[in-house]
Amino acid sequence: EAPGSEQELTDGFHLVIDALKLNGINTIYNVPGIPITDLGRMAQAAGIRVISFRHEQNAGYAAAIAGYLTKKPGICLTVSAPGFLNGLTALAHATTNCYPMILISGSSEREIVDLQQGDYEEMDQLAIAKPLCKAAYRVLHAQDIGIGLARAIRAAVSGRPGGVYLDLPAKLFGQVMNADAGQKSLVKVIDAAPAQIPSPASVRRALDVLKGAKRPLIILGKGAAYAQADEEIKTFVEKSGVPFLPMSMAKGLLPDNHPQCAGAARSTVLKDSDVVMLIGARLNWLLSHGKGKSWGDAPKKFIQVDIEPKEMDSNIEIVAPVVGDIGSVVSAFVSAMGAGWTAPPSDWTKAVATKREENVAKMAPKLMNNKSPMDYHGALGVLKNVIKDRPDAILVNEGANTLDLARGVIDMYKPRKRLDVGTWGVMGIGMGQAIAAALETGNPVLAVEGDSAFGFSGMEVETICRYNLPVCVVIFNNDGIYRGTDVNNANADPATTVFVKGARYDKMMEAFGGVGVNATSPDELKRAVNEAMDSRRPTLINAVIDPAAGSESGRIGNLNPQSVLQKK
Ligand code: OXT
Ligand code: ADP
Ligand code: MG
Repeated sequence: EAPGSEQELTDGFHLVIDALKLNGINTIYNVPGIPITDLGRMAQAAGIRVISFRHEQNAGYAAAIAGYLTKKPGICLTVSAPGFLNGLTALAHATTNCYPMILISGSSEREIVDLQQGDYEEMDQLAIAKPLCKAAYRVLHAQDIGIGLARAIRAAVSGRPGGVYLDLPAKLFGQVMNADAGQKSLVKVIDAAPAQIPSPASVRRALDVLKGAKRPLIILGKGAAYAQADEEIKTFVEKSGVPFLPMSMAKGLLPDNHPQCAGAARSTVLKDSDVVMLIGARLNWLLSHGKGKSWGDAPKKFIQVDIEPKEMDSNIEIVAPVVGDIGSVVSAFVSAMGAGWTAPPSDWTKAVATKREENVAKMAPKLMNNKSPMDYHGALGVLKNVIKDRPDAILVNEGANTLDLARGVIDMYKPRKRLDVGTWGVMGIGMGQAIAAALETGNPVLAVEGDSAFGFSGMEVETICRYNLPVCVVIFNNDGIYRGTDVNNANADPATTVFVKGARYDKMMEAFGGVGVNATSPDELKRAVNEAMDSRRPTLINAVIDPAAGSESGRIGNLNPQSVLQKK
């Protein structure tokens, strides 16, 4: 038939693909199977990158971090019930962390599911997804695919970003409609995340409070990194002269070696500051809810910049709430500050600098030891220099000691280069994040993983090899969770926190054609990591760490409930 004739047809498969492409979505993270195998094939044929994982949770974590890195919703595509549930953890994680993501799952026949007659992979997925995401939609008719995807995109990226569920029943894909009408039904979303301009009064109020401070502090969170207002934030912070404390994933927004950086004086600035301005950081557990011992006794005033009005006063009183997107707010701050802004009292900025230098000097010798087996500091001293030499490389980091110590030791120099466990402290983000970071940015990735943490997504080393990605995984192998030294005296089973001693994770990478290295000293580690980062070949380095080197739960051991009957 001639193109454009009224008999020309399209179907659900093609409308989903056309709708994604129309909205600039060029990557899908998925695990194939009934009913979405052909959708993946056709998407690939249509020029979308379709990345197939070994488990949906890892595809989901990849999509979530792709959303964080790009400000476009990351797409995870799964099969029904079990595949959907495997992806759901990542969807909830995206929502918790304010990352834009869309989980698209195929689903079974509505008529059978609703009567609970036992369909293939039967589950009421929409109902189950709802409490775990920002929004959930189902499309039943091919002509609604365009609107369905438009709603999903807007819900994911506007306001506070988060996870969205889109339910596509198997029957939808085969539905046929006129091709012309199909094209007309698609929606290109205009201005999906509109600027949210702060009210001038809120800007003035915030600056008045900041101006009145004797010991001010700015806390930058991952919302500030997400906003991609890097220049505006730098201008504001530098013009203010106020010390700044980066939350974990905000490290590098301004470089960690910036003269105003208070990252190495954390306890001091939390305790002694009198005015705290939060920019894209919540007063959740990571900031002790804004109260208690870590915040000291002196009265404090909080200013908060956030796109989500409900975040204000969530834990303590916010005397100057500023609701808006961070780019707009920070620009408004800079204009309203004018030319005559005076820097904070120098006794305060000097006190912060002195504390920082003390802590840095205390750590320096630990980073230079050449012990074998390695301790955390000896190994991390090497990795610190790897990132210093390659500030564009992306650092992925999970574990307990492996996470907490790497966060402190490895300085970051550029925005959005540090990706980690986020708000939930979740293990398993490692390989998904590494894969998405490599694909979305083209930069080499260094994934620093506890041996336990790695286990949650380790099978994806095959995916890394299959797509030949520039990912170097370094496993801090201390034979277990926190430590490899626990002993069970009750029976023949190993203690609950220990793994096979002397395991060789490097062999896993070799099994799929990548480079495997067993490194027993900082020198060996250094050589292997530098080679991997320069060659861009998929590499896994098994870094042998003293099993006794770690501590229970890293830096957050205080969160473990204690039994009154049994002393540790
Ligand atoms: O100012 P002071 O003097 O206090 O000093 C601070 C800084 O100023 C200073 N500092 C520096 N000094 C010198 N130089 C530099 N450059 C510098 N920078 C900073 O250092 C100190 C400390 O600074 P920091 O770190 O900023 O401050 P602090 O006090 O630690 O900050 C508090 C927090 C809360 C903000 C921070 O600690 C934080 O962000 N923590 C995140 C913790 C987290 O999320 N942990 C992960 C979860 S733990 C646990 O749950 C695990 N599980 C269970 C599990 C999970 N999570 N998920 C799932 C799906 N299932 C189960 C498991 C299974 S961990 C885990 C596996 C662990 O085993 P692995 O083998 O993987 O790992 P290993 O432990 O290595 O064996
Ligand atoms: P961290 O873990 O680094 O402390 P959180 O995830 O707790 O950071 O906080 C991020 C905050 O940033 C959230 O409250 C979210 O609403 C906010 N946020 C995200 N994007 C923007 C944006 N573009 N403008 C303003 N606030 C934002
Ligand atoms: Mg370990």
